[in-house]
Amino acid sequence: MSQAGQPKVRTDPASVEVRQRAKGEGIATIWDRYAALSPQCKLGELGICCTICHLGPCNLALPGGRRPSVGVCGATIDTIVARRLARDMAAGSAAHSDHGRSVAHLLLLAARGQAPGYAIKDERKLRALAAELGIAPDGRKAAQVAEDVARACLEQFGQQEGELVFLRRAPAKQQETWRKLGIVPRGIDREVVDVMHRTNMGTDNDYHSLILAGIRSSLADGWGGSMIATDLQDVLFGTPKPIRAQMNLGVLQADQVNILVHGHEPVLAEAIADAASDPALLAQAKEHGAAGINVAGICCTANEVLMRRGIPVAGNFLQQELALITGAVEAFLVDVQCVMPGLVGVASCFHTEVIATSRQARIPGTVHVEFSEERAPEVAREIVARAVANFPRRDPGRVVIPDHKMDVVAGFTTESITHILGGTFRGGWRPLNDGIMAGRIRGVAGVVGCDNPKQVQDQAHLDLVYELLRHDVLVVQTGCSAIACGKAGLLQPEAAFRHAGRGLQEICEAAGIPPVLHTGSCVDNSRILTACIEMVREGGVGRDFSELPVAAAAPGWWSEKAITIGFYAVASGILTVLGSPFNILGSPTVTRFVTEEIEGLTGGRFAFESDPVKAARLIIAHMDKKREALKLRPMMYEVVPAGV
Ligand code: NFS
Repeated sequence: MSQAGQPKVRTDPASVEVRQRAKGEGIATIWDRYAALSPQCKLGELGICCTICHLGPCNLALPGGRRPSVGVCGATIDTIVARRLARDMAAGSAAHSDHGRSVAHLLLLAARGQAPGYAIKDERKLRALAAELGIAPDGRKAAQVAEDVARACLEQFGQQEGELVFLRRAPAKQQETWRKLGIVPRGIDREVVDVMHRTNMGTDNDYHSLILAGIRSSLADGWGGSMIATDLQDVLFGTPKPIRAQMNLGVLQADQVNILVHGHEPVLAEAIADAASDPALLAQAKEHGAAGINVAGICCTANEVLMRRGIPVAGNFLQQELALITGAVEAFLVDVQCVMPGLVGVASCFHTEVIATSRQARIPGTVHVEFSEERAPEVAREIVARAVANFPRRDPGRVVIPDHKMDVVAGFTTESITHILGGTFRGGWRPLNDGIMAGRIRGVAGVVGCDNPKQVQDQAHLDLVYELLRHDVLVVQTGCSAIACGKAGLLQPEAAFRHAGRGLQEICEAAGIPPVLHTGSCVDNSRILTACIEMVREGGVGRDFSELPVAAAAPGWWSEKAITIGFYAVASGILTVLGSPFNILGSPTVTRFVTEEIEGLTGGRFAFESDPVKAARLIIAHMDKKREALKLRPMMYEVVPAGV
């Protein structure tokens, strides 16, 4: 039991039920595939198998082993490990940034009137962005300003020299650090290409230089591609405000046509949500015997439409196959990223149609209905009509929807937190900074990233967050980690009384917020950067991110994108604790660099800790160190006992 007598949830009961069903019916899921492949390749895990060129693959041994410790070309383990890591960073940056590019492209089309169904929903944010980009906003129509803003953002991708414009948002001290290190991104694509070039065989062989180039591409994501994605999505779809909704597989409706949207770009999901309320399609659904059309989300697309529309979330990454195994899904729509190819095999056991919609992602075994911004309402209606037509093929005898769903409050953005903390007339971060300075809040931790089949589902996220809350750490979340905590009831204001220390409880009660703030999808980690900017700007808790009592954690990460996010956080001065190491341990030099030496350069560093409670303790100790350096008051209240 927790301090307030409430039981702590430590895994997801809905998933446990569906996994039992899958086992009983012999339907293979990600856990079966993982088990079949275990033990996984040790050389790969250490990062000492080089596949970059076709002189290899070079399976190396550690010094002292019986195999050589250099590749056919002579590359050392340090080079091989650093090249792989840099490429991971570039790949993650490319994925997030391409997402940003497609939003900028949509804004351009919408501004020109070539994207029916889309409009500018947050003109205030548009005009603020225009001012920041040096575009004269006054006296011009929103569409004209939007066209210029879209163009200016698109130019950030192809820019060849200079500095990315949104880097100017960072504290001056941090910008200086980046300049000194030579890691200021010139253009987004430029830095991704730079990494792909220098990691070719026979180009950059210096681990230090390779990792710094990788970091430059990561910064191009965090302060470039992802920031553009977040800001322009807010302009187009509205800047989120706190909203109530529900999470977990129990949001599927037994008597309705269920459509799941999965992937990353809200461009598609927004159009589907509109089409699902089309009276003609609703009438068709009724004709087929369905009570309505229910749209729910999976993964980061879910976070996007959750925070803007209150659309329920069916689950996070590990639940995508499980959602199909409810037997209640008529159409499962996917666009890009984090979509398991294994979905197709699972869907074939049921009536579900998996519909791939992106021109960038062809998936054998799916129906391909290509989405196009120019025809969005039409394509969305076509897809919803397919789902409705599929309803009669459902076998009601095979529908088993777990009776688990949780109320959540989501949609906290830098803007909405400013408003909540300060009110309409005097928005500001003073109450938060005051809470930190007075010792009510120890610090702020961003707990983000994927969920992982190598761990007990959701448990690492939950145990880490419980421990932080108990120590008066305010938690901000994105991605699948936010969904893990949402399913466990932590995204509710009442959770403060169940799980938070007394100081954090007081702040949450005064502001009416949960102790765990859902701030969106993975590209919205840029919101965590802008939140840190506001803390620095408000004053009293540090002049740059490395001085703030803040930290980040990704207990279940596995994606290249998570590597990129981690590196832009570390490069921005933030301690980042990962639940498992990168595949780099074969090089003690690279490992030492990213976990120790880098702190002397950027102010941030990585720590690898698989025990979530120990990971939380690392974060707490780090915050205490920062508080001491800032000479902040001791924490106001004793830490309450851990409970069971
Ligand atoms: Ni981000 Fe991981 Fe994927 Fe989102 Fe979920 S798995 S790095 S959290 S959906 S991108």
